[in-house]
Amino acid sequence: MFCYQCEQTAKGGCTKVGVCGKKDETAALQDLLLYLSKGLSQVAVAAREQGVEDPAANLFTVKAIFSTLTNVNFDDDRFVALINDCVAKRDALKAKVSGVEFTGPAALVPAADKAGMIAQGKEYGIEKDPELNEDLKSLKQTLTYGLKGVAAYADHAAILGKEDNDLYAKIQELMAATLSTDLTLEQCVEAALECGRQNIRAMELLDDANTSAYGHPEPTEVKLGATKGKAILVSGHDLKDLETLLKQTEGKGINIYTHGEMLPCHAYPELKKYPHLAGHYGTAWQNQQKEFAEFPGAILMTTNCIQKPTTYMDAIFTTGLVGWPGAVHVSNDDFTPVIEKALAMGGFPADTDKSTVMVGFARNAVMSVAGTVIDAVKSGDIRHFFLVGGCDGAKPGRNYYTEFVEKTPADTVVLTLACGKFRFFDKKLGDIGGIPRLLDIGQCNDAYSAVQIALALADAFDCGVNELPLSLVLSWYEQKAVAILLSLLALGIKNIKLGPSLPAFITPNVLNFLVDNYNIAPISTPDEDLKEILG
Ligand code: SF4
Ligand code: SF3
Repeated sequence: MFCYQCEQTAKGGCTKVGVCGKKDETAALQDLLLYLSKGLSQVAVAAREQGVEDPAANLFTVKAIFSTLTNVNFDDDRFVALINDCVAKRDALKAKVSGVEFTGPAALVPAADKAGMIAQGKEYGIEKDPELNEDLKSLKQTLTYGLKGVAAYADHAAILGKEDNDLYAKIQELMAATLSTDLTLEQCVEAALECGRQNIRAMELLDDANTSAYGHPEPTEVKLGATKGKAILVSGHDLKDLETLLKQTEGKGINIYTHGEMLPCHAYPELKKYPHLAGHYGTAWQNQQKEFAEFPGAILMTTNCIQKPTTYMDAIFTTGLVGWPGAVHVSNDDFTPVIEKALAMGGFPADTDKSTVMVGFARNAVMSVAGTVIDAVKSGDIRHFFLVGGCDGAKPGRNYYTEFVEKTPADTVVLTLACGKFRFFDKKLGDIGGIPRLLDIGQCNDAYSAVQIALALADAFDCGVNELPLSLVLSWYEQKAVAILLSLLALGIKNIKLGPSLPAFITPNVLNFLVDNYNIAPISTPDEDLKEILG
């Protein structure tokens, strides 16, 4: 295997087993599925040119790609099923296309069994990529990883009934483009920026999906810690799964807790109305083995990031695209096994920890006080905004973000989103004239909201986003962060500070390009970076 798609990759790439726990066999199956998804995309592009649109193949394309994102699915049997489904959809679509001779992944016949597929997958890993130029390879991998992020957002939106054929078409075009052997460096850069633009569309679609289903997030106080009684913990990013579980547990005497990226769910009117949505338990994904082991109820993983279950294997359930071999997978939205498990477990014997955090400062909430914010900037009460957000992870350098936020001066405001916020989400930073100094915009899936806030501020001050008193200090881990980064670049946003380490798939030449054109810089120390930003 060779994998370097995430931030925690082993030095030079994971080669024997992933730092995430991904096995060599699983990596081969993922490589095969990704390759075949590119073939399905080629066929979909050709079909579309002949006026044939296949909604099922379109949706499947994003599901297949999303399932190869870091920490989503580790279950080989599920990959075998996805590979077979991919080829069935590809061939059904091919039958409707005339006069095209398909080759490569559009024609590849998968092996009949898992062992054969694993052997086949080993031929389609990055290490087998015939690309001779390292910079081209770097840009194509950046594009592929960005597309994994776009696919994740598109899938989330589709789950809530929001789809866009033009978006699927672009994803498939770009997936097919990653197979091209005659792209120039300039064309690869343009394709990566196009991926960023498509990601904005995907995030917009998701924002529309979330807010039309559950209302606009509103500032909400969330209880940390536990309430006495039976319990289910919901982690991942999927709002619909949470809603379904809340409905199925009504009146059953079970309290529902959010974990990790599900924290912002408490701010949605149509989710917070359930009295048994009791609070938030735990922090970011990389702490789950300790936190889940101590949770006295059932656990439901709705999306990434899952880690190897330890003592709680019989209490953890997966749903949607997420999977771990040995963990019970719930499909068809029937959470009965999760509920029965929670009822059989002890639950919390007593109330604990009464502290709270505030969530719900998404675009609508922030823009509703835009006048106050703008006045505070004009009067000098607010000197600067920082967007400190992105993914969390296990590497030690991530303490930078805690220290950075702690050291931001009292006349500055910190906007945050995604699971990186757990490094500082419970800090009491106070307020500036009633405006909280720490504003939680939401999940990584809500990056669209952050972009809209920045654009609205730029509009109010009649300047470009780069001229605003706003600095982006981002942390990355998986491929949704790659997609968001490409979106920010596509919007022309400069001076981003990125950490804790730069992507292993970025070559020195590509990095130079990013520095020259966007002034991207790796994080240094909180003191140095604050000094540089605030002048
Ligand atoms: Fe390694 Fe990350 Fe790939 Fe897992 S996803 S194998 S940790 S690079
Ligand atoms: Fe986190 Fe996995 Fe990226 Fe959603 S939960 S931000 S890492």
